Amino acid sequence: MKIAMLSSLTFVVAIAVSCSTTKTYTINSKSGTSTQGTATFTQSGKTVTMDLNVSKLTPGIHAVHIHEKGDCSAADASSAGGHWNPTSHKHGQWGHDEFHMGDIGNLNADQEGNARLLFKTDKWCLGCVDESKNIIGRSLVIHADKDDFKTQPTGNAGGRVGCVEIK
Ligand SMILES: [Cu+2]
Ligand SMILES: [Zn+2]
Repeated sequence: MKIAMLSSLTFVVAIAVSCSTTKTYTINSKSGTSTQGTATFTQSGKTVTMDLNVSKLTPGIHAVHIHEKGDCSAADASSAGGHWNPTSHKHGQWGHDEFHMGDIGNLNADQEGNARLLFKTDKWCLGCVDESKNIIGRSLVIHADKDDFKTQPTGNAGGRVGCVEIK
């Protein structure tokens, strides 16, 4: 009986350990805008899923990147630094030729300024030892304009209207 209880306890603990990690952050409005929303990152096994929900954007297309520094303190979010690029690649479109590890792409805000972007990858992790994958300590930036996937090294995405410190 005791052994049965112990083994079922071990089983429960094993499930808890293999279970996913979720972190939710509030988006900070930047550059005099009133951008609002949340960014949720979930790691399940080797896959990280980002669920980005944004409101009060200007309608249309906005670039979204992970930038190298987890610092949103500057009014224009310049404190977040450039695109997170641990592999020293050119800026580009995710999954196409060369791209930065932070080159998530674009989101599309509707006429009310609301947007949602779901993004899934096994190239990131939440807090693992591999710093070429770890997004903790970086930031997520939402831009005023769209990413053209060509202009180096920024995608010509304009100012920074929202910023999230991923801690
Ligand atoms: Cu950016
Ligand atoms: Zn880039």
